Amino acid sequence: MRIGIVCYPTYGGSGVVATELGRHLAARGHEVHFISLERPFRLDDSSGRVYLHRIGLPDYPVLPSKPYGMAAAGSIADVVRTHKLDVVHVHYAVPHLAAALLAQTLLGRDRVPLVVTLHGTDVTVLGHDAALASVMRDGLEQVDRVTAVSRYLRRRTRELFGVSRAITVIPNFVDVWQFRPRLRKEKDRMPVVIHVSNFRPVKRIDRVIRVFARMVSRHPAKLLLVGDGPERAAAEALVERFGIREHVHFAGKVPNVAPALATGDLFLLPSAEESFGLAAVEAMACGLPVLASRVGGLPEVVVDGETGFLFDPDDEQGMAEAGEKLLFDAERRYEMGRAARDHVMAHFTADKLIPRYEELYQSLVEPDDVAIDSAASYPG
Ligand code: GMT
Repeated sequence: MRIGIVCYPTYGGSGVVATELGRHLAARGHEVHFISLERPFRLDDSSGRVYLHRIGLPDYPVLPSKPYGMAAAGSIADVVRTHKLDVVHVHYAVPHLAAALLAQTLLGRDRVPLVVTLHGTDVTVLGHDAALASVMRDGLEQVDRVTAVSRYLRRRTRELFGVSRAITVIPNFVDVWQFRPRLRKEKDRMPVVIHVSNFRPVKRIDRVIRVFARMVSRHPAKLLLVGDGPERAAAEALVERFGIREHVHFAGKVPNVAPALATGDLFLLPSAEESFGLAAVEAMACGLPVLASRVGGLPEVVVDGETGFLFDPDDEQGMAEAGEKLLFDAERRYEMGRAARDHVMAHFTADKLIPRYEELYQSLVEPDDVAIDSAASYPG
């Protein structure tokens, strides 16, 4: 198939999932056309079947902001026509849902099936803003297929917009060859606690630091913070305030987080909201137990007491105590890490989940050939 993928290129889960999906689809023989502002940051392709079409953004002083949605619509329509795409798959609904629907109008009889994947904040934060809600509600009814990355997000979408149509849950996935535990010298090694995110307020970096500060007061450890974003300066100030500067390393944005994760022993994700938690799955694939908030889709990812522990978001003490115990008990940490890796292998591999998207596209391109099991389940 010739598949168009529309996504943000930046450091964020939706862009990562879209990029990995496109890369794997190309490796499986499809022709994949990315339509994005820039080259998606994790995109590397060895198949020769991946194409990048940049969305050009006009800038004019009269405009309050650059017309991204309209430019994206134009690019989608152009690429569909020029490259005779079979299907367009947009990731993150704001504003890609509206842009894709406008592209369909522009294409008229040349329109192609349209798939929308909801990732989280496009629904839970932006989507129900009064200015956008009606576009979300009516737009989601008009596209050919809607997918969500967790059952939680499907439920929230229905609650917020009163959408009754089928929404297929396809959880996020990782490349388990890239994200894997590595052999390392354990003797006399100080344990490393890791957090990876885009440092937005929803990730609660302040909690990561407070939880770690409690842990390190009881057991020697290092904290590795990977990523960057609006909360970085506040996070650095908090580290200074707790006097734990020599224990904390800010790695900033790194092109490949897998090697960093593989140096770690424990992963913290105390987010205020998380529709899935791709970062947790990447850590689990590397054999790290995850301590996370019991919010959103995280209970569908982390098996409480088996692959990590879940806490009420405000329960910093509980999280710190569980973290301390795991720092003291290398054997338990190792067991949980192994269970985490096994869980990912059983439920969140690219090999298991890419075919779900392929079937979905196929059902639209050749509708009679495939019956989609929209009730297909996964654990949680
Ligand atoms: O979480 C972010 O800040 C990034 C955001 C995105 O759209 O890039 O992530 C959302 O999509 C990811 C991929 O599906 C999910 O793993 C994240 O849980 C989700 N973030 C939130 O719901 C806050």
